[in-house]
Amino acid sequence: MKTRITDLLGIEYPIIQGGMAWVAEHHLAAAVSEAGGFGLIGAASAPAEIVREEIRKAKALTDKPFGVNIMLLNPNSEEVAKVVVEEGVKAVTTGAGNPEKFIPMFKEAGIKVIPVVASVAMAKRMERYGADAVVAEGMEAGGHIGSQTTMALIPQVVDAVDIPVIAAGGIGDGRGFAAVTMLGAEAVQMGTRFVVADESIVHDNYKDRIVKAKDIDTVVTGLSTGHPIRVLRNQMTKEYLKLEESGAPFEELEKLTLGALRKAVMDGDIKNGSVMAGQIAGLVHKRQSCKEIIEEIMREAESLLK
Ligand code: TUI
Repeated sequence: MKTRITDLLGIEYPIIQGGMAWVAEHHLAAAVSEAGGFGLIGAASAPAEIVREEIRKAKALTDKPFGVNIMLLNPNSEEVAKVVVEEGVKAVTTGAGNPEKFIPMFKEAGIKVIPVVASVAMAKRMERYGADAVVAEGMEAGGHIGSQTTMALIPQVVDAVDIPVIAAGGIGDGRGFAAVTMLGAEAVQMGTRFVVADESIVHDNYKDRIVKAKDIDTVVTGLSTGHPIRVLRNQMTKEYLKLEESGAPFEELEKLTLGALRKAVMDGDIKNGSVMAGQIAGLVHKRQSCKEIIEEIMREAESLLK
């Protein structure tokens, strides 16, 4: 399937792997790119030099194009951006903020810029500042989210900009792919489905929790602090939501979430850790390789879109 996104990124299939904090490291990114999709290394809160190493390790595993996601809440994001320019990757995506001050340096380096947006206004602004495409992410997604659903957001962003739109949030199979294609998207970005991939280094407890998840198992923490995060319900979220309801100060809430994603991803502590996942977790039943995931989705989507 050819779209403006497969041309822009030089990939075979219009499937992009989300740049998930702690999860999207070089093994996963390289496996997705090797399978014909577009892998991303999630820089998240990592120091710039770690990101440099991750880029080099991914390059050792694949000759295919891949990218880096820069998380803009990271106070080091400027240093990370410089390292990405020095190392050179095909494309950068950004999340959780406004990347406009970085766009010129990426463009000068020949790196495609694809901000993740959660509103029409932000999509238009990114187009004006020279973005090559946008990922429009609905609040079905895991992690840091906006307030619009994928179903409502995608057609409105598609109508508002001329650059290609990649749909994200709540997409986990070929039906989701076909649906957002009907809404005008030219590629999908998926996170949760790739978390359970064989090549994902995430702890087995985390993968099992996603495989066993039901439709209603995610909750959103941080609505009161202005940093809403979608995660799978557990002991930590129960305490967090209770504290949030009681009007606890930010510092007290932060104690529960500091280092919590690492705890879940690396140590497998799915009770006290932050088990980020999207609402589509209830649909993710099996562990497969990245190649199997991508080929299955393309097969399903192409038969529906015939
Ligand atoms: O970035 C994400 N999802 C993330 S980042 C992340 S790392 C983290 N870990 C712990 C606490 C906090 C963050 C986990 N999940 N998705 C992309 C995304 N970006 N969704 C929504 C947005 C967004 C929101 C506001 C993009 C731009 C924006 O603009 C606001 C502004 O500056 O006007």
